[in-house]
Amino acid sequence: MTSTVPPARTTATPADRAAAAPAALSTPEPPARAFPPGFRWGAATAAYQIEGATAEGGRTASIWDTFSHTPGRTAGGHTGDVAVDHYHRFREDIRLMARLGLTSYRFSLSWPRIQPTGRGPALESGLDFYRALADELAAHGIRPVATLYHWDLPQHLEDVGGWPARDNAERFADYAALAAQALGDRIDTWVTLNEPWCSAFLGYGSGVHAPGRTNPADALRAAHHLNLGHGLAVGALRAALPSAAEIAVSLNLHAVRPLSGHPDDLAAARRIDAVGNRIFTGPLFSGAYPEDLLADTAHLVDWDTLVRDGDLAEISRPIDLLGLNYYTPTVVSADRDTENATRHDGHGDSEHSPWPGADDVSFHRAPGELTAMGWPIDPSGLTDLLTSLHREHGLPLLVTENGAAFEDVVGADGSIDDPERIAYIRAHLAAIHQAVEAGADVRGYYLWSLLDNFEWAYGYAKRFGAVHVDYDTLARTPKASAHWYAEVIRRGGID
Ligand code: IFM
Repeated sequence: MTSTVPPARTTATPADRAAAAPAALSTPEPPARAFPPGFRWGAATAAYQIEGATAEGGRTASIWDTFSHTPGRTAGGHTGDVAVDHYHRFREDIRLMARLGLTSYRFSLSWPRIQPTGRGPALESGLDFYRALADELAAHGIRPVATLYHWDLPQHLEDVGGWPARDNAERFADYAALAAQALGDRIDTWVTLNEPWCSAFLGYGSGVHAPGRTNPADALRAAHHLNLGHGLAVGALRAALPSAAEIAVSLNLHAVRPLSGHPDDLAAARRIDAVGNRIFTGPLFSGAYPEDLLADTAHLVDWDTLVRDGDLAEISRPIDLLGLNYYTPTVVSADRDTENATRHDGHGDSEHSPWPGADDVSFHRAPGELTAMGWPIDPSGLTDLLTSLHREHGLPLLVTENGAAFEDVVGADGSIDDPERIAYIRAHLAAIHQAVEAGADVRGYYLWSLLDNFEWAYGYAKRFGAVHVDYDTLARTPKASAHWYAEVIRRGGID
């Protein structure tokens, strides 16, 4: 199989240097809220959301190819077939990153591009794409962060059971080893899983994400096997990577708030916290599933059979960094307030709940303006999560995703003025700064997202990018928020 990746260029061109130069020439005013030295200023993306080229270089279908090609699964029937064509345009995209002054870029590796059937040897053409990407980042002084799994399971593995099947965890560890052996000389920060809550509970519980299955017991099995896959992958990565490499996982922990101090609402919040957060942080950091989670879900799965001897020791292997993805808080009550309560929890509409053991809990709109996703804007949840993670687990933190979709309008001159996005990012950076002041060791911020892209079940209808993409021409135009973020990076903080 020959690679379709153009040959790597190892040095920046004069044009690239000229584009990046103005930032280096003037001495910026120190910001009122400066971030710690060495803070990683980044942006994040995911393979299926941006790459396109789904049938090139030997790649086979992932569960998201199958799902998005199934009528009725995504808005407008949109798919990631072309996405924003990053596979062919990555050099242009990296030049954009350099112009913004990003010091780090978080992307994901496409499992079916590297190991098409989810078993056996790696495909060199797939690895070549990521080698070229990492080399181009290095040529621009941008530190890569690679996520191994951002939801694109090879369809071959789903066909034999997917994440509810234990073998999937072993397959994931094998893939992690292949990726680390091939790319470990170029990439020093590795994230095992992105948002395993979504993979398990939206993929196998509510079915709004691929593979679209709706079985609460399978969702819980998937959660355990994602945890196990993470732990086995940490072992495989440690064995293959240089000792200085850093390993992380990115969790979309929920900032859960009870609607009132009523004991029933407190109990509802506890249950959502169990199946939204502690189902991951418990085994990862304490080597045990929380007792209350086991009790809440005992009618759905036999945990004694599911969790085998040795699993918890694997899952709790030490990691170097914890990645937190945060967008909005989660306000809940017991199901006693029928007037204002809703089963809609911001994770897509489905008659099937993504909350096994807590499917009678009601969700409420938190105070605050809404983004185009309908998600209330409340940065205090980010401060709360960072400070409590610091207090409870003590390890260095990265905000591996944060950002917002808005109804962007392209002006007559082609510019995109997005003051709401600027306000959102500024408020969340302030929330992070507050956590840092309180002692949390936060080492970086990755804006979601670099580019407008395929927003899963919402297709291309929701734009999260700092850089606008015209979906007809695929032209990229930095929005006002991108210019503003570049200035924040240049100054190392906000006012
Ligand atoms: O686009 C997603 C991303 O893939 C995972 N975290 C949330 C983002 C916005 O919905």
